[in-house]
Amino acid sequence: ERLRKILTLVFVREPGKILLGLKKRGFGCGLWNGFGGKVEKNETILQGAKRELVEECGIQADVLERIGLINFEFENDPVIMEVHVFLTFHYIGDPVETEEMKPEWYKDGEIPFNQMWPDDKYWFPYMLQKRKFEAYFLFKGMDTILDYWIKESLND
Ligand code: 6U4
Ligand code: NA
Ligand code: NA
Repeated sequence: ERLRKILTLVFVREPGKILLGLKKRGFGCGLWNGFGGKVEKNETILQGAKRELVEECGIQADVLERIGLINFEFENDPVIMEVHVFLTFHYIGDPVETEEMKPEWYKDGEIPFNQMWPDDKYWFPYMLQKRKFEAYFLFKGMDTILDYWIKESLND
């Protein structure tokens, strides 16, 4: 039996722009990413996504659109990280810096992939174009992708 950790990852969009946060602590520290984290016991995945967005950058989203599902495995580690990726164009508030994240808007064509998780360059194009996707990445450590696949479409 594999251990499954359920996580969320939320991207706030404006036409031609995306809000990223520089992670200031913990897993992925020093990398730009969307906002999210572990889903807690007494909440749904969607509730977890909305909670993390508020906690990490002060933005409240009324509608989140499910856009992707990514499974991560690490060599010699039984844990599977299941990351649920969401988008929102409809939100309340301006992004604020928190203890966890420093937010910044990036143009779609100027995303800092060299300061991001190495898998992001593969699946961001789907997310940016609002094409639903499913993906799998096998990592060796934090920097090396040993194997991966991506397919367009996402089951319910
Ligand atoms: P704590 O500090 O325990 O509350 P929590 O906020 O629950 O942490 P965190 O920040 O560790 O969880 O969650 C990790 C975040 O990083 C999630 O949004 C998923 C995301 N993530 C993890 N691996 C990733 C990867 N390879 N590529 C990517 N995002 C990844 O783009
Ligand atoms: Na987090
Ligand atoms: Na958390």
